[in-house]
Amino acid sequence: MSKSVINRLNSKDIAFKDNLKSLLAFESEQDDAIENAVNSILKDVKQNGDKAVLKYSQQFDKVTATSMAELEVSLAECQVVLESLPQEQRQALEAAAERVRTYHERQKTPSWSYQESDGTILGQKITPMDRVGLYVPGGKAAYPSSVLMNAIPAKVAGVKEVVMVTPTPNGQRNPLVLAAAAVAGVDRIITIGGAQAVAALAYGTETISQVDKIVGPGNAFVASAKRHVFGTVGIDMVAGPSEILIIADGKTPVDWIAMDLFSQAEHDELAQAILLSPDENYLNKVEESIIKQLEAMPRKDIIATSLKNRGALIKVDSLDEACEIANFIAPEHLEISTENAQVWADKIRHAGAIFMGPFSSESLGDYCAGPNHVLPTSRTARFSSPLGVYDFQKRSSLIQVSKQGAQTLGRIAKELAYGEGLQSHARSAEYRLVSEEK
Ligand code: HSO
Ligand code: ZN
Repeated sequence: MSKSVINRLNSKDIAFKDNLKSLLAFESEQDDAIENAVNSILKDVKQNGDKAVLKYSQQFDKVTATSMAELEVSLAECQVVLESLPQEQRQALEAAAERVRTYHERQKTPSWSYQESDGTILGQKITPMDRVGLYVPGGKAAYPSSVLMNAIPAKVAGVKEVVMVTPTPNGQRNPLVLAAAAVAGVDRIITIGGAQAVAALAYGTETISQVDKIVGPGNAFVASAKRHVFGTVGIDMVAGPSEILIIADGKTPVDWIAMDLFSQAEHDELAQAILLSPDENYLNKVEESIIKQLEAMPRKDIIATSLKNRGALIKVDSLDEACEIANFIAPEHLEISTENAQVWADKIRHAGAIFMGPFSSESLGDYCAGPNHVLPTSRTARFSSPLGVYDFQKRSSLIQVSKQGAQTLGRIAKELAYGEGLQSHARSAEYRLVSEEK
């Protein structure tokens, strides 16, 4: 038997659940060597600030700069880069940014308050974070689209300063990343990366002010550094490999579906692409299309490894069962490539983003549909949501108790306070009771 390009499963098999679970299992290794290295970089930057940042940038990124000022890219420079892009590219970047902005504007939540009959006012005040750090990886995973997806919601939320850090190995700058920073309204760009950049943002240095939250993807060093500084600053999430799950009724052209699977598989060898269909013959045709189309893909080695290790074509009993399995998998991206996709979407409870109908390819969502492409991975869609404006806002509770309100609340509070053995709490409430007024 020839070795197949992608795993084949059938929901009727007794071992199906176990096979599916092992396919989904993904261990984000906690490498001790990385942890130790990150720990000492964080400490060094905390103690020695810019000097340490500069030292690691010279060591790891081979930059020749001898001062932090040389590592800064001005907004004017980014604007020049933007203006020098091929016209189509610039227009695409601006159109994508505009769509992402329009979508995220809708996420803005207002402060609110209400008054009780005794005059007491209660409410919730929404405030943006003051300063946010955005990590943008260098090298092959430097995605300008991710600059838009992270920076735009922060600016829409009202964050005053978005500081972007991005490594430039050997001093090489990525023009599209700089252009995207200009389009997204990033306020400051510093070409540093790795754990030292995360440390600089988290603790602050002589030239970099401490931020309140750090967002954006990065390699194992960056992920580890983000985990370590969590608590000193907020972080978004430590994302796992990309995932796509497709439910197909067999009516979408097989080449489209095969390419949609590729589109996530090409991100990295650990990415996961799965197709569910009740039509066995259709699954066979998709497999043929995979074989046929793979050869021509520049990233065919990455795609092939991803499909072989973590990809699957799964024969299900029905579209109903497909939805149940989808809820179990809780994928980052779900494409429902069927007629009346809305009907099936209504049954989905766990997915980062739901793409409905044969024309809604996930790639459109990655770049320009409008919703965010930073989504919960590794089944975390069961309890978390896409990155959005609300990730850059915080809530403060508002309490303004009237004299009359203090009577009602005071009686409740003192009772509970005595029950907890907290005298001062009780007395503090009692002082405000009119009958107890001294
Ligand atoms: N699909 C990725 C985002 C991305 N795709 C960036 C292309 N560029 C998130 O899972
Ligand atoms: Zn993608």
